[in-house]
Amino acid sequence: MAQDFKKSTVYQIYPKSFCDSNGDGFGDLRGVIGKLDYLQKLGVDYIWMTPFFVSPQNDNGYDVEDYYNIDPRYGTMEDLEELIAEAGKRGIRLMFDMVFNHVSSRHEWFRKAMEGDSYYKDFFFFRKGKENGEPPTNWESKFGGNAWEYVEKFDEYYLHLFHVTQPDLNWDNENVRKELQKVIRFWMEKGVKGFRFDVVNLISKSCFEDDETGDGRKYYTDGPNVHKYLHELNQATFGTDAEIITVGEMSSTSIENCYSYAGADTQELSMVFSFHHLKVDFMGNEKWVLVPADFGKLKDILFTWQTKMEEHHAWNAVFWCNHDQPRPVSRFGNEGSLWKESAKMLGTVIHCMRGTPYIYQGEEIGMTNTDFTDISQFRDVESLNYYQILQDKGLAARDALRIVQIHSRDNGRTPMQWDDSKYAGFTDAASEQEPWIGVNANHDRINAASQVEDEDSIFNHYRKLVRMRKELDVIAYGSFLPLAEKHPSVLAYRRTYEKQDLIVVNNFYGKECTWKSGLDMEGYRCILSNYADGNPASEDGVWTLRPYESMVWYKERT
Ligand code: TEU
Repeated sequence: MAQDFKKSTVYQIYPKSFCDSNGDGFGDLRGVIGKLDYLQKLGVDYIWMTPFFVSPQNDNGYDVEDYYNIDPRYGTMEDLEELIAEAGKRGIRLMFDMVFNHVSSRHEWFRKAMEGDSYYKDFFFFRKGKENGEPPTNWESKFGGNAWEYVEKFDEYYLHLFHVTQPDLNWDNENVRKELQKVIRFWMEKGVKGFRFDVVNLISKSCFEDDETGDGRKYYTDGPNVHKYLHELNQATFGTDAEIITVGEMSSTSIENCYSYAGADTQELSMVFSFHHLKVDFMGNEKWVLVPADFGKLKDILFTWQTKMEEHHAWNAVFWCNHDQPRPVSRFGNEGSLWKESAKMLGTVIHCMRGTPYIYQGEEIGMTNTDFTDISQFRDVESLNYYQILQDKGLAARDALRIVQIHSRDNGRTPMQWDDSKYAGFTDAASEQEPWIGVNANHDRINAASQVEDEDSIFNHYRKLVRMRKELDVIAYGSFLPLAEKHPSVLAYRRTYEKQDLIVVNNFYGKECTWKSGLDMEGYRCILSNYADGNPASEDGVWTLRPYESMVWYKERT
């Protein structure tokens, strides 16, 4: 039977950092199998696995060399089949990550292209440089530097919107689209019930021109044929199986495009990740700066996407983080004495919204950003590139490091903290091999073992949120209405569905505040809170909210 994705919660696993079953310092598929009971306890419906296909790992698997085989570092096809079967026994389905905007430069298609095979050259974008010897356009790679790489023997450049070892695929070539369809069908036959499509709104390039005002993104983001290509992929593959859910990662997208990407009747994708709410601590599109998060902007973006997507019958994925983002408790909450309260508050904000919530490994136990103090501890290609770029721009090494510490994708990539042993239970404490990336020293305090049985833990708060979505139709299907839109520290909203009514009240800051809600709370009861004692509003609807206080109030109309 088709799973109702509106009632479902997805758990994202970054396998490299989740659990290392064989002591080589590198997480693997058997490690995931060993943790399925934990995930069942949390109650999640899907596991999104970031790529574990054969890859040189220049971008941790987002540089795929072979879509049909497992990288031996992660295990074997038998391990994967066992994972799918064991997850299935626990009511959990697998969602795979399809990186289709580009391949690894070691992929057979690119190797043949580089040998001069014209059939495969047309799988990519090879272009002549400008007459003055410059690359074809001034577009910038997302990881820094120009997006074109020169190939001497052709006297041509190829396009790579990401790393130089990630050449972009030419979706305008029908043979490329057919090859990618085959990949989906292969995994469908293995019983995979979900697909996440990496940066899939970048697949249709409009033209190759210099961008006089920006980095080129306007020429390849939400491009002219993107809806056509997604619809075609849907019809040729996953669209034939009502059980499959899909999510597209949309880079710098517009909401208007998302009405179609994730529309109820467009037959493109089930839902979208958009990132505007996670750029509120950027300066415009510039990530490598230190700017405090703009709460007014955050709220405005979240509310706009909630209400407009609903108006257009489209569906959001709702989330605070993933393997590319800092940890939410460090970014928007508090790592110190209000760690638990703020982590629970952040969970409630997202999980009671209209959309399918995603939990990123470790979020459910309140993991924090890294504690790295030296650049040599970082592993991410983007962080290392920008550490250099910032210094080339004149920043002192110390200041460049500070920016990297705040924004690095490695903040989300340190090993999952299972317990308080030497390597946090990620790798066996007795292992000779250290984990591939440093474990956060706070694993003595923040770890899963200490939270699973503790009723008051962040883990159990998330468990309740997952369950509430299943039990209350208003959370899954209800209409979304913003509240306290102009309040400087309250993030509140209402959900309504048939006879059910839900009011979600959050103090987003560590300071007590007052909110004159004007709400009539007659008949409501508090069904979830992050403080032990209740905190009803006064008779005229005035709330005094404690630091990071978060509550969910529910009423069933007669
Ligand atoms: O990320 C797409 C993407 O553009 C960003 O999240 C990017 O990492 C960030 O903007 C840089 O500041 C996806 C994957 O999630 C990421 O891990 C990959 O590196 C990237 O695509 C390339 O495949």
